Parts: sequence; structure tokens; C-alpha cells
Amino acid sequence: MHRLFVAIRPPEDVRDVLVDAMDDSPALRWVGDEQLHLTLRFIGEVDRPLANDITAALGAIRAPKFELRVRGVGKFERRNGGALWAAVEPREPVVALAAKVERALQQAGLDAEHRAFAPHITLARWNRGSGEAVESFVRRNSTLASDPFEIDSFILYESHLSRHGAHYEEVANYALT
Ligand code: 3AM
Repeated sequence: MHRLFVAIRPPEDVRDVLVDAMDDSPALRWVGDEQLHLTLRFIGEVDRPLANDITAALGAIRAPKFELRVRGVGKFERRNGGALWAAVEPREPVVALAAKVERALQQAGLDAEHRAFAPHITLARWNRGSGEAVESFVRRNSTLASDPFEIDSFILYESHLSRHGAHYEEVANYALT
């Protein structure tokens, strides 16, 4: 089985801005530079034939290049933890690309994703009891920003989970036009 997701990858100078914002709070598990991405669609575990259909369906997407920039940070809180993330703007082109990815994946045979799409670049995760570290990060980085950067492709990743964390392998790269 293959654990897949579709994402866009910020360029190096933008990743540098994100990595520079990370602090040394031991309560937060910071994402490594090589893991920084903006998820368009989490797919989950699929077998090889379905993975091949997914690759073909994503390859048929025609969508324009667009510009984004990092603007501010936010957090998701769940019962046993949460995630800190960087926000991007404008949202419209990312939402439009995610919708095309969603349609392509349904054509490949996947069930529809019912959760609302919320574009974000995860910076750190925590399990519990990190309230002050999280609040302090959000306060200090409310004006976090990058220069505009061009998104000229999107990527199908395979996620390999291990005791040491997740390793993301690029399976295919799809050009925007
Ligand atoms: O884009 P981020 O980094 O927030 O949390 C996982 C990560 O999100 C998410 O997919 C991205 C690539 O691993 N993810 C992992 N398991 C998931 C699941 N079961 C999931 N998203 C939804 N459902």
C-alpha cells in the first residue's frame, strides 16, 4: 500500500522564511525544511493499481500557474494536540487548484473529501500542554510574510511513516501552464 497526498512545495527562499520563524520551544515538534508543503488533498493508503490511476488523472489536470505569499500564522487545535501553520494569500487560486485535484481524484475512483479545504503550511505539531509556547509563537509571528512566489507545479507525495517521523517522497511532479 502507498500513503499518498497531493501538495505544493514552497521554493527555498520561502522555506527559509518559515524555518527562520521556528523557535527552540521543546514543547513543539517542528517540521523539517524537507517536509514543508501545502497539502491540496490527503489521499491516504491506496494500492498500486489505484495509485497508477491517480497518477494518470492528476496528469490530465490543466491549470494555470499562480503567485502566493506567506501572510501570518494560525493554529488548529484538536482534543489531544494541534498544529501551527503559516497562512498564504490569495486563497482563490489554491482553492481552484485543490478543486481540480479533487475532481481528478474522484474520476480516478476515490470517495469525495467532505472536509472543508483550509490551505496552510504546517510548521509544528504538539500533543498536549503546549498552550503558552503556541500562543507566544502566534503572537510573535502575526506579521510573518514572504515575497510573492510562483507556483508552477504541484506534486504527488508518498508519505513514509517511521519512528523517526514522516519522510515525504516525491512520486510525480505536474506542471502548471
Ligand atoms: O498538510 P499538513 O502537514 O497539515 O497531517 C497530515 C499532513 O497535513 C495530513 O496529510 C498531510 C500529509 O501527511 N494527514 C495525515 N493523515 C491524515 C488523515 N487521516 C491527514 N489528513 C487527513 N486525514
